[in-house]
Amino acid sequence: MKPGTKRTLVTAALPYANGPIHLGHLAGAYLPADIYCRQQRLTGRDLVFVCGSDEHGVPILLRARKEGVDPQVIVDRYHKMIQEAFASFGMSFDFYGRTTDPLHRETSQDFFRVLAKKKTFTLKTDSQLYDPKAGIFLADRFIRGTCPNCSYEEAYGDQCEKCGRSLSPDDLLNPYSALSDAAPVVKETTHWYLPLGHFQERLTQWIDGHGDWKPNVLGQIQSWLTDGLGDRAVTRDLPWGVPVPQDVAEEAGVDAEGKVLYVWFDAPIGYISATRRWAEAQGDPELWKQFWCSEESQLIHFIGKDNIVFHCLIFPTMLMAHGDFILPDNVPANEFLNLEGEKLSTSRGWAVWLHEYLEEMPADYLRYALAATFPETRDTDFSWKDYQARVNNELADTLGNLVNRTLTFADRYFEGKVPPLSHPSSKDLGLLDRLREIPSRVGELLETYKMREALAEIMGLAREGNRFFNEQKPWATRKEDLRACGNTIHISLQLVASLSILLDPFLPASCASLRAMLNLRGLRNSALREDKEALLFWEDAGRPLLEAGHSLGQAGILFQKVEDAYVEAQRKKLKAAPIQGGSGVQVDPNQVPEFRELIEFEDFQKLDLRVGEVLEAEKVKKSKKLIRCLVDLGREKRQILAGVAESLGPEDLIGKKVIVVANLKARKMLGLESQGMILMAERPDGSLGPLGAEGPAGAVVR
Ligand code: B3M
Ligand code: ZN
Repeated sequence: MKPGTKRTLVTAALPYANGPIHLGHLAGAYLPADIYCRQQRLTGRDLVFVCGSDEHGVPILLRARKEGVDPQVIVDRYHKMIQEAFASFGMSFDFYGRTTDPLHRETSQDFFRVLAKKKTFTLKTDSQLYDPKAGIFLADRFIRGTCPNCSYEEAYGDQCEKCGRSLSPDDLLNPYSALSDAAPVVKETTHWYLPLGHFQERLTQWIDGHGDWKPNVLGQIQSWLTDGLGDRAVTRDLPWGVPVPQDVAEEAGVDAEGKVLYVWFDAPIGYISATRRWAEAQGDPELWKQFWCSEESQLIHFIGKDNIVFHCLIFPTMLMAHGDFILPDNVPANEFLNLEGEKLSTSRGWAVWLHEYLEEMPADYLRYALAATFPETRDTDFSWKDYQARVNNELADTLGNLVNRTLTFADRYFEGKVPPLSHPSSKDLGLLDRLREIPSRVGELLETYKMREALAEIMGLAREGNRFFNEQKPWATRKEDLRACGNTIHISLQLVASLSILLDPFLPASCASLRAMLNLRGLRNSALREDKEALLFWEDAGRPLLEAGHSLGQAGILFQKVEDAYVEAQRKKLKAAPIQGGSGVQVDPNQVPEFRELIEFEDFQKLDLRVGEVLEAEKVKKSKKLIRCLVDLGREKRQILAGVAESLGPEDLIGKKVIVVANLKARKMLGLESQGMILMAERPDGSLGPLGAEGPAGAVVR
């Protein structure tokens, strides 16, 4: 906490509104931010938490063109989907905005105008490739052509995907626009640049004053600073985005037509516009300034590591140049979360989507499993087996069991009331002592973004509770020493009550149920900025909260075990993702099968490999292995039987582009003819996934 401050503004990176939220997003930025905010609110801190959809940028435009719709249609679709999934996941945003909001446009344009007035920008004119048909300047990625190295005809302007050579658009032979097929022409264009170099010294000084930032964040910043900061274009020629303000363009003698702010210029301003919208909703439109324009406020950005340079150097430069705003006090970026040992890849379908997960399982189970493996200092791995073990062993067997045995005991033998504590033993007192120090210790860990450690500390307390219960044997003392038995239950209940506060930032829904079981009322609402009714706060978790004689509520089961079948189904779903080169698979060399004997080139040439598109797929009745596919090979459609049903379902194949051996003699299986073979890649565990292919059906693979 920045000393002398009374308020906190927390932001979480604005997700692009062109796809759903997945586990990587959650572990990188959103869940840590939510845990932080909930705990801070519990302490009584005045905090506002904003986020929103990032609705500009080239990928959204391209996606819209591909679907033949207006970009607004795309962002409306995903904005809604993301906002709903976040809400069901328990994200406690005070405001979730969007960058197509007119107020955002105004805020960004004002920001840009101030920088232009202060002569912060440099104006530069140079030649870029332009698509005359689509009326758009082309980023390198959208120019395609023939690779000078390997003659691949669909190389990108920045790289050939076939031979891996990195290219610049000039290198391509027969360049064409990926948007319209038109040949690009060279055209002059003028843009506004942010000269980061002018701010290098101020930035360095400012960063030097933040030695407490996470080492992974400081490391990245340092390498940018060492390389030296250059000019960054903050405008683009695009038909989608916040328009460059007319007056600024006129002043500069530039035609504003078709020019917009670069998405990374307007997106972080989205934090400001969302706070403005929030203030409006509070009926006090100026309230946002208390969070953005006051030294009594601290600003914290939660992001993933790929956004570090924007939040630690570029946006701060913009804020410095503007002058009215505070700079971030911390940017606790996380590293990446891998999935089942492989890098997440949304294009490949190697991802777990939040909205799909929430259809089947409670948010809290995922919140717990993710928080226990947050990639705080290095990349970590999420696996469904680990998820299952965390839920079953830690939530159900440790926490759930402590709650259940304590409450049922009180219910059965103490009439559902808290028994008194009388003449406590040193063991009893020891546990109460231990409780006293927990809130500040865990609070400090959370404030310094060590969320995994904080969670481990709290779960350690639950484990101690179980040990205490086992050692005190209330089931035996009930017959021999009722007073001691009552003390054990009294202390265990206090422990459980404390846990219902300490775990609230992590497991908000389960802790609310737990408090209902305890009939414990008055805890400050961790999801709201204000809670005038609140009687209990974070620090209260350190003291006994339930008075002797207090009537408990109805005990119930807090956590269900996750079945093997669920885990298997999730793994199978993932494995349906096509396997592609360079996907970041970590291979154990010992597990890779040996190569077969050499063949002649002529032998290879005998194979006729083609790109095929799976039109239909269905399981073959009475067969465990076979799936019957109808595959489009351009010239004709073929029935092909694939022996993959143990790894894949028909739905995993339909619509996929695959590689087919097109000249394999037809074979009969279970009375059905198979007219070819679909190539699959085998994973170390023996399961199969289709090899992803690109290109039109029938294209020759060689
Ligand atoms: N939309 C990039 C991302 O989701 C970007 C973040 C903007 S934060 C101002 O990784
Ligand atoms: Zn090439």
